[in-house]
Amino acid sequence: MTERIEGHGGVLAVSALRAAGITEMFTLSGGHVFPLYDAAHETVPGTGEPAMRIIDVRHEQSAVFAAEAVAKLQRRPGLAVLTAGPGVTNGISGLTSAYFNASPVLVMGGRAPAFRWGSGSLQEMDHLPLVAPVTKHAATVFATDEIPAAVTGALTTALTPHRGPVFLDLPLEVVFSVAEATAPDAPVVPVVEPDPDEVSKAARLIAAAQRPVIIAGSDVYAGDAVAALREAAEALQVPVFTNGMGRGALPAQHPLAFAKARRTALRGADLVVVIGTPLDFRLGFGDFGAARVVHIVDAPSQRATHVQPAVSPAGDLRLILSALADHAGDREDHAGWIADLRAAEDAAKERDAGEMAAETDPIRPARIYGELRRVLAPDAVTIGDGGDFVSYAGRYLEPSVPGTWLDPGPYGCLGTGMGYAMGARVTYPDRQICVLMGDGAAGFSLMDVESLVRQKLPVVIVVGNNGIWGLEKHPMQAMYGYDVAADLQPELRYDEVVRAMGGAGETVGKAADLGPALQRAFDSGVPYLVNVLTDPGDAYPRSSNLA
Ligand SMILES: Cc1ncc(C[n+]2csc(CCOP(=O)(O)OP(=O)(O)O)c2C)c(N)n1
Ligand SMILES: [Mg+2]
Repeated sequence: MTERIEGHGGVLAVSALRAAGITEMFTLSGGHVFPLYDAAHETVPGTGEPAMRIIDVRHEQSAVFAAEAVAKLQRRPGLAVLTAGPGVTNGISGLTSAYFNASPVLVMGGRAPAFRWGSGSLQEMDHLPLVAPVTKHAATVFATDEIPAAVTGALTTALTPHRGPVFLDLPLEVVFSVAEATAPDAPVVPVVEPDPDEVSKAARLIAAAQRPVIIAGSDVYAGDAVAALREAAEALQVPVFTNGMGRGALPAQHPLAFAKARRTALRGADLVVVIGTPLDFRLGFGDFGAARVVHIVDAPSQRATHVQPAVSPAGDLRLILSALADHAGDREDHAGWIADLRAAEDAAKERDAGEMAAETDPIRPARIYGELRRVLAPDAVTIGDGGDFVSYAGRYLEPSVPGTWLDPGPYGCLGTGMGYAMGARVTYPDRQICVLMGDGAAGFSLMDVESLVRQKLPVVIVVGNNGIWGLEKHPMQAMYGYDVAADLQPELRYDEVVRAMGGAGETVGKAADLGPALQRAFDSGVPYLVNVLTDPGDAYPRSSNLA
């Protein structure tokens, strides 16, 4: 006999959320969603624990970004609960980031009462047309007893590759009413079998290539295919570059792990194998000159339509990569190619090492990363939120453990910092969590340090304080010979802002003081901001400067 449960809409929703392994809700209060809090707050019989941990924020964007960090890091759904109207609209940049990043986030919204819709209730608006373009599924649940099935269904959609966010809103009388429903089960996620002919064609192309390269992205981590990637690369002897959550998939010391020789690799390659990431602006839109392209994606919807790869297997990445690893035929010897790339990589590393040690006044960002590398543990989670300062982070930090690097992804939304930090701290109570933040980016979410302090969620925030929107000011100067709307207050004391909210921090202006300051930050056990005054004249060297 199927088990029945009874309760108000919040109880029914939380029981479905718990069945899916969700243990926390990120939120900012609003009366429309009180029943969800009431259910989360209720003690689970026999455990003495509340049904769900409630973590609250000062701006809804942080709730959604925190839920996204949980989803990205833990490969399970993250939950944000937002009140009707402005609560939901404040969460839309977070939802959109999750959509671009294929993160399985569920946003549950409050909603004005359905029974008097059109009469002008407080915050009465239909959220669905706003969120539909940036979610895989968006719906209103109109009957209390349909809530568990709606939640489980939405989560199944979110978790099915190609993953992504989903949205449900609950009219006021629906979430406050009591009903009976079938007890929900965990979502069952279908496995998409790839076409074996396409997979073997990909394997043959790689084996026959003289100078193949792999570029592996976020879906490799999201699809739990990191081990299979390594096996495939080792079996076929292909150098591996990574982006997004793919970073760290191979430890930096692995003979096939490369980061800095990317330009040399893409110029010289005769085959580029892109796995689990789109052929977008980060990869020259999939145009690699004369090289042929194999694009391996986790769902048919992810095949590129703007370029024609030689083959594009679609399906479960673990299955596809394991099949590549099992390729039995002959293969070309790639040893010379790998050695060439290793030489380019080593030369670039040497250049970087010099920059990371440079004793300049004012401090250049490279030096900050040089010092940070000394104090970061291998499993530290590093989070980038900013412009040039974060581009440098991508260049100088080399994650060596999979799932430890959080960048905003191709949507490039500033303001992820405190939300991502919160989600990372909740995921890993004992690891180092370090946010690398531009001073401009700090303006979007720094008030959420208050949420971190109050809820005892310590993180270290390193601000690269150049007093400008650097990634905009330098290109504007280059383009027009002048700039507007690109200046910030120089040498602003962001550390004092954090101290005022109950955290700690300090300002650093000399390179020699960086190391001890970072050490103090990680030892402090409270949210701690190291405000580093950096050189406003330093611009990240890039070929295209539009962001
Ligand atoms: C929400 C949002 N607004 C604006 C932008 C455009 N943008 C990209 S980088 C950047 C400058 C960031 O400045 P800062 O955080 O100080 O880092 P810096 O480049 O100075 O190191 C801006 C404004 C964006 N990506 N996202
Ligand atoms: Mg700046």
